[in-house]
Amino acid sequence: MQLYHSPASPFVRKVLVTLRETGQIDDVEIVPASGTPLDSGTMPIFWNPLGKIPTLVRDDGPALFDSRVICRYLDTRAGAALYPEKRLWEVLTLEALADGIADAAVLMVYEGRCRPEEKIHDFWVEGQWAKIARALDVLEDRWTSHLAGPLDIGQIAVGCTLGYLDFRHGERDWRTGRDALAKWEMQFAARPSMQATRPV
Ligand SMILES: N[C@@H](CCC(=O)N[C@@H](CS)C(=O)NCC(=O)O)C(=O)O
Repeated sequence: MQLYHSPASPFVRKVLVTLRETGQIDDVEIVPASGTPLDSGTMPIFWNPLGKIPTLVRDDGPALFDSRVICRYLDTRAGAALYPEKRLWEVLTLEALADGIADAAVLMVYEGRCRPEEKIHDFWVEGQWAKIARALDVLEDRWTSHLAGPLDIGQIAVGCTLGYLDFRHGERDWRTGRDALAKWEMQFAARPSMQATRPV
């Protein structure tokens, strides 16, 4: 299989961590890709018309995207247990929450990178951060006992998203006032799968 990849992407990292946690990392060839909504660059548009990564090209079936589909496929392929039946809807909602934070965080980066400076919309950027801040508060207030449970895809998504906030929005200091989430992140980030995939 081929995984279209950028080391900075939180969504690609989610797939890489899943590959490592399920013992499949040696089954993929990493293919570097980069691009933005303005210029698809080397994004795999042949395989994914949206021009986004991660995209997984399989040997025995159509290419898969996005990260949620790929991670679920990899879990099924390995017979792993990242989507426990009993907690399925919570796990998927937690994954959606974490991915939503990452979506907003990536859009903030694109706003700065893709627009001429005089067209950058500060209110829009702050609106994205407001979504992120609300979602982080919900993680702190409602999800910490779930986060402390057995490993699932929701936790992987949260870990990768928080790593991305540190990487791209470190000056916003998401940890302030969120002690439980910060403590969980410190422990989760020490996992070998997370250490091996730190964004560069
Ligand atoms: N929902 C998608 C989001 C993927 C995504 O936004 N990837 C970014 C990189 S972090 C991308 O490919 N951006 C290129 C673009 O938007 O044109 C997923 O979960 O895989």
